[in-house]
Amino acid sequence: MRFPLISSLTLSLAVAGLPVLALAKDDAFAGIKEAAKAQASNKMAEKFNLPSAAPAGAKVYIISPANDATVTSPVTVVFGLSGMGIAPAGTQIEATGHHHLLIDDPTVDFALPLPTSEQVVHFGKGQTETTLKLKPGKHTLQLVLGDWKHQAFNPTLASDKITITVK
Ligand SMILES: [Cu+2]
Repeated sequence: MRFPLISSLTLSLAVAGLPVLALAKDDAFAGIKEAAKAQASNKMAEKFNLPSAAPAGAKVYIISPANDATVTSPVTVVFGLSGMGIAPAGTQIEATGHHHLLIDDPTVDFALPLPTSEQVVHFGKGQTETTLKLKPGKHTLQLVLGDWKHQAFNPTLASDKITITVK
């Protein structure tokens, strides 16, 4: 009497299991399709320098030093961001980016990935502050948020440009 019981149990499990297996397979294909789509659109974005959309209300600002502050070098600069998150460079997560500090007003084309220079510093590890060695005198500082491919958002998310005096 045991045999029929087991076989009917096995049968009912198999029947119950079928839709689950089918669903898992569909999910796997959907996942692969989604990943392929995302990869293709990332490549297009990179190739044509397509800016990422900035979430409404997002703001980038310099927490310190204050505008017109007189400071001593090295100067600690603290970055502020609201309405978005920070992600390391190369990591594409919607509504995230990484900071770039523009020192002494370099000329930058925001339609292209931000260059790297002494005056355009990337914080691709997701840093939210830095320490700068600056010569005595007046300097300007401005933050620009870049997306995963170091490109400014649309619209551009940049802080007010502050002026500091290094003693
Ligand atoms: Cu960058």
